[in-house]
Amino acid sequence: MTSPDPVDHPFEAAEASAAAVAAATGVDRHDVALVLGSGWKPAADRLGEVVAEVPMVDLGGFPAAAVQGHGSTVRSIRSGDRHVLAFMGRVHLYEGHHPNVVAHAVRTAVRAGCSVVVLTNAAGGLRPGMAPGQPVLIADHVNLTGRTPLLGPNDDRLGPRFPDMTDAYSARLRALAHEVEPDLEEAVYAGFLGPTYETPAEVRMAATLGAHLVGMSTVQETIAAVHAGAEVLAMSLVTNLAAGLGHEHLDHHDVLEVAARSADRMGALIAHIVGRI
Ligand code: 8IG
Repeated sequence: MTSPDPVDHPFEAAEASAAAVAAATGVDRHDVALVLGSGWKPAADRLGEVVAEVPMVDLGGFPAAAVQGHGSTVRSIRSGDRHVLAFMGRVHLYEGHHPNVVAHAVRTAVRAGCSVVVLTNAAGGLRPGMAPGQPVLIADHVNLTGRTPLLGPNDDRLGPRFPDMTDAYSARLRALAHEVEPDLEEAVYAGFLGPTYETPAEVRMAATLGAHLVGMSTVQETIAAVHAGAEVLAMSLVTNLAAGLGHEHLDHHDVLEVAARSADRMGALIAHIVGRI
């Protein structure tokens, strides 16, 4: 059976994938979506009982694993009385994917019942005092990708033509996170297309624009989630100081190593927040 293409038919594709999630997991409705970025995957092991784990490619609309390594899965996790739909990886614009493909996981989760979307990523830190290994709450973003999953005729079944982004990163959910970790810093995330890290001049530009974090993901997913009426909580793990601010050149291996050291704490943090949503 061929599934609808999320590029041309994002609503139908999300509906079909949500039905596939229910069929494959045996869970009719999920409550909270979780997208795990670099360094955050071990966090999923801290959430509760894994009810089912399914390769994303089997759900339709998700690209075959080219850059994702071994092919990402989605887990249905029972966390207290909540059903969490955890995507154990994401795709990025810089891989060549259309914004609707990048947004497909979030749209699927919302069609599967999720009213809260938790997005995680690894990012470069710009604000003085930020250190590798530090988790940061995203309070707002600057979309510097030049892309959006809302381009083209609006499908009212997905959401409104002109979504309000004033509370894109839910103040309610950020307050909840602060109940658990009062010292969690809030920051503005600048989403770049990548895949290069920024030049020093681009880092200065981002800081001038009011950003404290730089990354290559999340903004397309946030836009799709807000469009769909879901609340968003997003967190970055600072894995490096942005180019020109630190002393070393950037290396993806270092990034993963720093992330691994922070994973336990982050898993516990997410579990606490899911428990209070
Ligand atoms: I990890 O310094 C990670 N991801 N754009 N810049 C951008 N993305 C990143 C960075 C960074 N570090």
